Amino acid sequence: MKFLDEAKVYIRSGDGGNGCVSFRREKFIEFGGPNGGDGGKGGDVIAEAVDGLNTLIDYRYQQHFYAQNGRAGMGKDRHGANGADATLKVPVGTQIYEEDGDTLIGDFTELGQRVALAHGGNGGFGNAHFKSSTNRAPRRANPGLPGEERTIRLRLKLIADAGLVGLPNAGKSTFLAAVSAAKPKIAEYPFTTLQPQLGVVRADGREFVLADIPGLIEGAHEGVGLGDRFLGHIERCRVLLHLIDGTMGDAGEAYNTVRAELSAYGHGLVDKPEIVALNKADALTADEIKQQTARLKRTAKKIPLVVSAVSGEGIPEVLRALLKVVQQARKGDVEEPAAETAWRP
Ligand SMILES: Nc1nc2c(ncn2[C@@H]2O[C@H](COP(=O)(O)OP(=O)(O)OP(=O)(O)O)[C@@H](O)[C@H]2O)c(=O)[nH]1
Ligand SMILES: [Mg+2]
Repeated sequence: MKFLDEAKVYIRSGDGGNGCVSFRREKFIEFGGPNGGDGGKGGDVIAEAVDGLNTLIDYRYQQHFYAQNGRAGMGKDRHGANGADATLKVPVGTQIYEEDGDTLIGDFTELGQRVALAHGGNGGFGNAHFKSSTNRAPRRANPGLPGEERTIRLRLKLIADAGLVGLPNAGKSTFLAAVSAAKPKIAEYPFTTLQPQLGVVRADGREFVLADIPGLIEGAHEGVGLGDRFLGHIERCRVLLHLIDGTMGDAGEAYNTVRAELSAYGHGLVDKPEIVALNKADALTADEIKQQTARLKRTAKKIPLVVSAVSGEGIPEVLRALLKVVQQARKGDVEEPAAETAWRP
């Protein structure tokens, strides 16, 4: 399936229906008063977070959403029908911005969440509405108010608990494949991963979601390689797993390159808890491991875990470390039960 994480959509809510000018005209009935009905309200454009979607690909094919106009009021006090709403179904994790791409209109973090993006115009009053003791035959009715039109931008930010970062070829996809049922593409050349992938990881009887994104290289924030646009997908992670390929040169340098890109990207990525792991331990001698670990300790200021995504050694330790942070963050999310405030005699 194709993955699309950005879309531009044009929306228009319905116009309100016009009010009606009409008088009761019936045989043998004198002085039939005004009976023009009100116009119906135009439909709203609404966005709703739904289950079962994980890309914005539908918005590649449909980019215009129009709600229905309200119907005009009619004689005999008939109210015009309201216009039907138009609903944009989006996956959880979508953010909706104004056309400028900066002003946030809606942030969909929960299933079923709904946000009105454009309100339909109100219907106009019919002349029956304007009847009063001094004006018993009003000949005026209001036109319906126009709907709103605007262009919006949808941006999908996957919601994963933990995110994998590292240089291309560090073994990120191999790691994801080893710990979850996800089947990402793995190959010995850089930039194998072109789209973010998610996998559900089970550790110690708990589950969390791990995201694998394309590798970062120096200058990614300026668009080098695949650039840093996929970093948006790990903005909401609670913890990052930084994988470093132990077989490629100085592990400390590799670490710094990725950290520099995270910091250039901003959005709080560098402040996230980070687990550092030296990967491909199966292909290293004990001395090499010692040397790379020492380098990482110097640059990262923490002791790296040593793993092999291929042989599986060290993986339980890494998962446990990730799970610990995820669990802590989840606990922090649970609100304190509200104190008893009801008054009792
Ligand atoms: N020996 C050894 N090789 C590994 C290990 N993990 C990954 N590899 C190899 O490293 C290469 C790159 O692995 P990927 O998982 O595709 O790397 P990646 O970080 O996802 O790379 P990009 O998607 O390009 O950013 C593949 O040939 C893997 O077989 C490991 O633990 N030990
Ligand atoms: Mg990959």
